[in-house]
Amino acid sequence: MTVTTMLGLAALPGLAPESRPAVRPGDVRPGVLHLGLGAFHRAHQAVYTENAVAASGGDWGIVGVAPRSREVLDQLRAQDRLYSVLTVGGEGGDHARAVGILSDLGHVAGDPYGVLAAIADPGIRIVSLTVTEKAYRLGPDGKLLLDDDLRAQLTGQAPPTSIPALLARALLVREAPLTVLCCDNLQGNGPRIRGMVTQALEVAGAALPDHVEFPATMVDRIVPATSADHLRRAAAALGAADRVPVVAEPFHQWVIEDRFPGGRPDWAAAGAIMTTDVAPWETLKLRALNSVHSACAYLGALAGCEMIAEALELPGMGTVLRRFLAEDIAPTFEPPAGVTVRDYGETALQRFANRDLGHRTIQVAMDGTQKLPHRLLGTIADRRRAGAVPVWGALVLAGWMRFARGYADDGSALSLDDPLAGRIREVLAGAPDTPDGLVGALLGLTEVFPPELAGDTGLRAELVRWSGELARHGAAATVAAAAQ
Ligand code: CS2
Repeated sequence: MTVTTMLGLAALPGLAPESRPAVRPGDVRPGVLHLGLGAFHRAHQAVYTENAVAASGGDWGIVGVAPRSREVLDQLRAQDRLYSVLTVGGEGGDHARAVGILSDLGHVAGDPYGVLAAIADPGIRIVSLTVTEKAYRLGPDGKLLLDDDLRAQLTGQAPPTSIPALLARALLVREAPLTVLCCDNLQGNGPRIRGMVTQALEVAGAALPDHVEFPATMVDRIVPATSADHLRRAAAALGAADRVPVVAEPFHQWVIEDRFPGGRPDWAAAGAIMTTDVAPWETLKLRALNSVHSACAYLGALAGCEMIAEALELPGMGTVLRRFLAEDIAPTFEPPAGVTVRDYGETALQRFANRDLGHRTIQVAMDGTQKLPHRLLGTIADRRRAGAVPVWGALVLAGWMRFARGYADDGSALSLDDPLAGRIREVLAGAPDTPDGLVGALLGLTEVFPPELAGDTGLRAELVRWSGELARHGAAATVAAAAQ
């Protein structure tokens, strides 16, 4: 079937009732400004917010701001700011629903001062962010990575195109209460962003005002990059062609620390968990889901698996991941009441096995230097402090190290998409291409490994052991043998 109708306001009456948006673009006045208009936001917070407004009302339309690329903005404008979410792998098959909560659009690269003014506008009461770990410009110690460019942005000598500069400079002029809601996978995301903004404001010559809050939050939904196949399936399920659909699994979860001085949408009505303590949820998700995802990504990519679901099917992979969860991860924290790491981990594995998602190993593998400190290194450090050798955590880290060399086990190239790719290539070029050389060189990246781990000889020996196995036998055989 070829779908010829394009998604837009005019197409809405023709959509099946369950595919129509719960609110129409422009019907709701803006109250949230979201930085990072990628697929994840559009499939997660935007849907929760639309459902909350549909259930309980409120001026909580979202101003969607893209940091760099303007392509998605042009496409959304051509569709009256409508897009659809295609849910795949659920019981009823593909399901598509249009979303109309975007009340306006903005572009940091094209109009940084316009975005600054919008953040300072008292009508906006929440600034939320999904800009990925690296955009916060924080080192492993939580210190702002200040270079000349960022200093110039913070002191007003250059346009505010970075996240620290946009937030800090808007707060210099803003008087109304504001909540900054970081929805990225960072351990302690609320306090961490608070620290970042405080440091950025100091450089700008000001102190953090007391009418701004930084609640912590845990966001969860697997949202892979949209493929050509997804585009076709979205059009078929929606009954209209969408240039920018997002694809997602049926599962979604949002846990939010309830501190919003300027008010908030009724997200609880949309299924979010509002709480006073997000930390146990955040640790659970980063350690028992994201690190396991990274395990599939690095070991899978080395073994030649294009997709996460394929990596999960490697002989022995399920056993290795379950032992990683039970022996290394579970002993390091107390999960939220009523949840066990074992059950949570099993659900995560089932979610990763969703083949319809077409989630590529290379997508999860990107930005390892930014992701691993939050999802894996805490587990490893906690186990070392307890006097244990985190055997499986070390295998995952060794998998990343081998992946960072840039080759799969069959010799084909693996692209290293990481803000520290240049540094990685530099340290590897200066080291012998041996397990010991690889581990020593990468542990020396002070931007990633705290001294406690970099200087840990027991950990290093375990990493060298696994790197040797991976070099000699490849990831598939290493995983299969380890599962015995
Ligand atoms: C993934 C996450 O790409 C990655 O690093 O582990 O994006 C993961 O899909 C989400 O956090 C799930 O909520």
